Amino acid sequence: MPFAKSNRLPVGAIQCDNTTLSLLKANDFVARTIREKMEGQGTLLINITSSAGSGKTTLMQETARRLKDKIKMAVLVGDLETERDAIRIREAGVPSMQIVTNGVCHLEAQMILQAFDHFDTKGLDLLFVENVGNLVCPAAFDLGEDFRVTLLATTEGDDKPKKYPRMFLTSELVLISKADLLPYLPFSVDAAIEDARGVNPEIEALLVSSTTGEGLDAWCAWLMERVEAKKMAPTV
Ligand SMILES: Nc1nc2c(ncn2[C@@H]2O[C@H](COP(=O)(O)OP(=O)(O)OP(=O)(O)O)[C@@H](O)[C@H]2O)c(=O)[nH]1
Ligand SMILES: [Mg+2]
Repeated sequence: MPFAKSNRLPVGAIQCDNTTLSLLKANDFVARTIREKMEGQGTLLINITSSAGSGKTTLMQETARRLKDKIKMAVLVGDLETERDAIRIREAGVPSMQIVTNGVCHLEAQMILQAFDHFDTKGLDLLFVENVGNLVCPAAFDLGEDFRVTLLATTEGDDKPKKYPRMFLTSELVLISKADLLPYLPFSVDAAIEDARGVNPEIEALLVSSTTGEGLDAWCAWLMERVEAKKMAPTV
């Protein structure tokens, strides 16, 4: 399509994106750098998102216990304050570093890149980033991940996907977490999945409980399939 006359540039000139005008665009540039780095070393990067308290860290601990002897994995974890989650994950036997955002309600790609200065990712098969707990702001920031996985706990209600659509639209997998509490709650798994697919028809869904272990074999198989695929993918 021909350029509008108002946009026409002198020969030899290029139009540069002014990243200061768009934080998200700047974030996307950094995310691309992270994606290239992970591709170069064959590390699968998974961004774990959810509301506060849906069970992200507990899932990281249970995943670590199941996979740490099979693959090299690590977790970066973001929170507004405290190192509590990283300590819990390290106790499960895998390297973990806390990114303290000092009040920022989401992780940004530049925070991940800064963390790489202090956290060795070389040789990792799988790197998780546990995002700050909320379904709103983290949805907008690409962290260079291969897959975004969102937990929706049975305690939150089955009507959340359409109320927080961007998170479900940008996720490849929804984990319905705290499945062990289903007998006590008015939560329909079918309704939750239907709501999520109303936003994103492609989204996959698994039912899990970190307390009973239900669904965790399927979750680990989902991960391992993608870890293997990432290793086979051509490097940049
Ligand atoms: N019943 C039940 N409780 C769970 C399950 N998974 C986690 N919990 C509990 O839910 C609470 C929150 O779990 P976390 O793993 O800290 O949740 P989180 O999403 O990491 O929380 P933030 O990082 O603060 O957003 C804890 O009391 C966990 O013990 C589960 O599968 N079933
Ligand atoms: Mg946590």
